[in-house]
Amino acid sequence: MTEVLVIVPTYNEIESLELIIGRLRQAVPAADLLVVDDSSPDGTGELADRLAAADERIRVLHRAGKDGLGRAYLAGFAQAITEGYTYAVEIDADGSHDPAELPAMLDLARGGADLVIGSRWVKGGAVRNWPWLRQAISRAGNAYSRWVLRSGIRDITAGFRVYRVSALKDIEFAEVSSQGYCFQVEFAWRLERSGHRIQEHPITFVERATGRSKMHLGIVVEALIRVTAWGVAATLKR
Ligand SMILES: Nc1nc2c(ncn2[C@@H]2O[C@H](COP(=O)(O)OP(=O)(O)O)[C@@H](O)[C@H]2O)c(=O)[nH]1
Ligand SMILES: [Mg+2]
Repeated sequence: MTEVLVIVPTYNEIESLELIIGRLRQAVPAADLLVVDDSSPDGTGELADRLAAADERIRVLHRAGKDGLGRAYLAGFAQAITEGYTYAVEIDADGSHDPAELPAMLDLARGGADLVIGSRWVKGGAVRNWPWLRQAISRAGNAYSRWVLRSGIRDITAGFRVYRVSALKDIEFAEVSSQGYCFQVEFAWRLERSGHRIQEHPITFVERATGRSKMHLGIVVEALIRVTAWGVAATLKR
């Protein structure tokens, strides 16, 4: 039994997986790692199995097909809950998030935060190698969410996080409607609204050097529609 479960979702990340796993093992040697692979056609799942066979702290959850980032994380969270971990970490497999930030983020969680967000849009945070359009979408999306949801979170779409598992238990997973990246917004907002403590830790996000982003227009549209609907529903209830 360990304190920390790091969940690494993968879809076609064969070029970066081994590197990120190595960096994680160095940064948080005591943590357990769970790769959640959606039957990547490029063989990422088989590579993960080989890494897991060589290291008892690494495990792999194979899912039948590409089913979206949200559901991959829900499956990982369910495992963190049933296995009794204290903290569940979200981190991308493509090297955009630096595992070296994790000890500081975990310290904030140990200090009382229920959710620690590795944040690009707070003082000290930054983004490297992103085209202006991607930056504009992220900034505008965050500004819009802050306004519509009346949220205080600066980087609510960020995917580098530490969750207190007991706080995750307060969320009814069956009620979570988001499938894609909007899932990040939904979880943070649910926790914020129910009075959980959220802290942002500045990070430098570095765009991937290998492989391809799974981001596409449909994901942005999903987020826009859902965030608007949640905001309107919450305002009507007030
Ligand atoms: N298991 C799983 N992982 C996914 C899926 N979509 C994206 N990911 C992973 O989520 C992380 C972030 O995706 P990425 O394409 O880099 O998004 P971006 O950083 O926003 O461009 C990466 O580790 C991806 O491999 C999915 O449908 N299933
Ligand atoms: Mg990425």
